[in-house]
Amino acid sequence: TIRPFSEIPGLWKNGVANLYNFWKLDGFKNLHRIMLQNFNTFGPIYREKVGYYESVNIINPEDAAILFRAEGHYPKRLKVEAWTSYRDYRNRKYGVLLKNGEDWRSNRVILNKEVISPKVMENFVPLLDEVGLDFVARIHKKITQNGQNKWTTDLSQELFKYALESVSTVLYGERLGLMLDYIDPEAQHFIDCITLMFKTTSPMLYIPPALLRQIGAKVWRDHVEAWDGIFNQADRCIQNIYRQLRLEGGPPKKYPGVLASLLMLDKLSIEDIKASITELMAGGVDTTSITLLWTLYELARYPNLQEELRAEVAAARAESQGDMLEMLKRIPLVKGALKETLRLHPVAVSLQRYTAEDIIIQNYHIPAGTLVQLGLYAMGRDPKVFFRPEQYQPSRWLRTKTHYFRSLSFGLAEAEMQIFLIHMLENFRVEKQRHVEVQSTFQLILLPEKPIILTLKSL
Ligand code: 2DC
Repeated sequence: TIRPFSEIPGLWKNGVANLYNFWKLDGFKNLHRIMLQNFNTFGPIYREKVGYYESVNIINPEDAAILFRAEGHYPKRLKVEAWTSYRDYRNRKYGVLLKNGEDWRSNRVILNKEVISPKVMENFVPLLDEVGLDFVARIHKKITQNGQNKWTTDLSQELFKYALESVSTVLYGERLGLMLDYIDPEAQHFIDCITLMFKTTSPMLYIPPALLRQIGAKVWRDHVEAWDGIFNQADRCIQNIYRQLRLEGGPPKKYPGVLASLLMLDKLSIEDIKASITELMAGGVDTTSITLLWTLYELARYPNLQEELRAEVAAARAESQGDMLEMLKRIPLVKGALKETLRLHPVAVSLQRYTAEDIIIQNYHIPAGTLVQLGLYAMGRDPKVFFRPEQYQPSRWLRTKTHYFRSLSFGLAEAEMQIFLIHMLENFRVEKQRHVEVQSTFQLILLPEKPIILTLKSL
């Protein structure tokens, strides 16, 4: 017998009381831990309501499969109201991240060709390789300046710059110059705005931004300021390319970047292009850099594994005579390492869909239109899903065929991260202080709760 929706366990009857408890547990920072605990208390499915945010949460891969099968022609994702409110407030268009329905689909199809097709990946790789080389050159310089053949530091700022430089070179076909000592203060401001934008989003998941705007709340004002900074920088980059394109005329000699390709293709309106390019640029900084930081942290914890990866990279380099595109086909363990990082330290705590039709999960009836979340963080640490989940073991991915979720920028992000690791492994040994363990904190995306201090030694 199928049990009704109302019998799903969990705390969903009093959103306001739950919000109060959530706040007492410092839930804004601990969302991932609270989810994990809820699965322990309630089992593989629970229902919850915090503030005005209501969802059903699941943890099993088989249940996720049911959910994604029921998503229909236009997957309906959670609308982050803080983000749409800002766009509405400033009269800006939604990009693919925020669009829905047919508008989303048509934009996405065109962007797919320019952002994730294998053909364009070939264009991206040499650009990303160049940034990777500049990054290691910069670290070598820091080590030399230091005079001790090593450099101990919190790499996050360097990684933010690496990620922004990488995404910009691909989007604009031009370098921003962030691997230099003096960097454009506007670019630094952009980086700071992204962090602030994420941080100010999370409370607005639970308290409607329209309300916060009405009462002139600080978090709303900070959020607007953050997005303003993001859009201003993106607008400047876009204007710059647009002007160049009009001056030059004629087809470019080399690959001109995603933006110029989209403009020349002339299938999307300029406003639509701007909106999606801005989202790609803003979405491509913290996400990849934090994943890389966690990967270096894990490699520092497992020195033998680090050597294994280094050997794989050396062999790949030899076999492909340095051709980066070929190399990327010969580094399964490096790819496994990135998957392990995302399993233990996912950027997104959960993945969510509104159901397009009625479905049955764990023998409960779930009506169409329900927000269902797959708890990625909890799933990655579940011993029923992953054998010895606490162990960082890239080789566990060698056997399994995973076809995981394809977000628009993921192909780019993957190549960027793989190329980074190749260069780092070829140049440095990464070490960490013993006995220092770092946990995650939730600021819309999951971030290290305290600085990760690593030591880089020249090989
Ligand atoms: C956060 O409960 C936890 O890819 C919430 O590059 C549910 C939720 C909704 C939307 C998710 C968000 C979580 C995590 C960060 C995500 C976001 C959608 C897109 C965004 C997953 C899981 C991210 C990081 C984008 C950001 C793009 C940028 C322009 C803002």
